[in-house]
Amino acid sequence: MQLQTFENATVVKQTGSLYRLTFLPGWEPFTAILSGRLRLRGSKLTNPVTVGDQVSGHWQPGEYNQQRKAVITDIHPRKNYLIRKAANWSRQAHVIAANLDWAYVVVSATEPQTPFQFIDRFLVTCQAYSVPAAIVLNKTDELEWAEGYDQSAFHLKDVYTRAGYQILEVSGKTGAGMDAFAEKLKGKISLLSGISGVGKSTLVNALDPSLQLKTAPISHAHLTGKHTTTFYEMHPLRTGGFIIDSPGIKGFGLLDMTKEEISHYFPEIFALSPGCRFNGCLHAEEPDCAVKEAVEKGKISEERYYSYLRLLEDPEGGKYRT
Ligand SMILES: Nc1nc2c(ncn2[C@@H]2O[C@H](COP(=O)(O)OP(=O)(O)OP(=O)(O)O)[C@@H](O)[C@H]2O)c(=O)[nH]1
Ligand SMILES: [Mg+2]
Ligand SMILES: [Zn+2]
Repeated sequence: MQLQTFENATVVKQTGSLYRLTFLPGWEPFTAILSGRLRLRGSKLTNPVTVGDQVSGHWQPGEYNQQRKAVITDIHPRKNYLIRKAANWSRQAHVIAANLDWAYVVVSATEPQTPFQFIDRFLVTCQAYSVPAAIVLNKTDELEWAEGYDQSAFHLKDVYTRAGYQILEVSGKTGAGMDAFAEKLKGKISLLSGISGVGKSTLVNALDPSLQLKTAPISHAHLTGKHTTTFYEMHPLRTGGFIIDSPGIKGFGLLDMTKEEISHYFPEIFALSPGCRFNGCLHAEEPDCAVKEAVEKGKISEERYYSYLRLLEDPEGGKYRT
């Protein structure tokens, strides 16, 4: 029997073994499963196919919830992707998303606070896998009354501006800064990532209220999020573009990175390394190191340098508490 095939479908959601696909820029998602061959590829990966992947396959004969089911047989070569170690104890890797135009790490101006090291691990991964990245500072509406946070938000802006990253200041609650954000998302496929409770889904709802994504208040006892979003899912935005909302990430272990590579993925550190005395200087114990001098002079922030040293020691670690 001749199977009817399809090409260039984009994965917009994965829930266990079921996938949702659509033919972008159209938006009529349909259900698909993986062919046996692709499932076997998954031994080192928790998910051989990820949101954002371009896939081809064929239609399965028969009915599935009144709809024909598709079978994914091939993944098209990826423009880029983001990957992390699935968990501290696991040997598997998790492909977060593929074919991204932008990745945004969302942080809260108040609670929950994202450790600098989490942000840096995310940014290093984006550098390593060629995904342009920026920081979204959400909940800025709380700054005026939340004592003490103004200083820490200011500090965060200072650290990442010095490192050369763009910081978008927004409020999913009041809509402040959201027009500029929507403008950046237009015509692009973008990922929102970050720890639970920083407001990723709230931001997507602010961009397009018709999506009505589930959100939940953070726990007042622990000031942490409740892991409300449980799947990676792409959504079409009425203002243009597609956004991938994601579950709060608990830890961000880097994958297969040599110490020397890590130093390449801190742009402001890499830029100064030609000034070091030793070729291949790791900017740790070496004498006459241009990077350490820049840290002493305040040109490179101590936070970024500290994150860098911690990454050299333990690239795969980095588990976040909650
Ligand atoms: N004041 C204020 N609260 C916000 C803002 N954005 C989100 N929140 C609140 O923060 C809490 C968490 O928001 P969510 O959108 O569920 O957070 P999330 O990042 O999607 O969390 P997970 O799905 O668990 O990863 C909710 O109570 C939101 O109302 C904001 O800009 N200002
Ligand atoms: Mg969410
Ligand atoms: Zn050096």
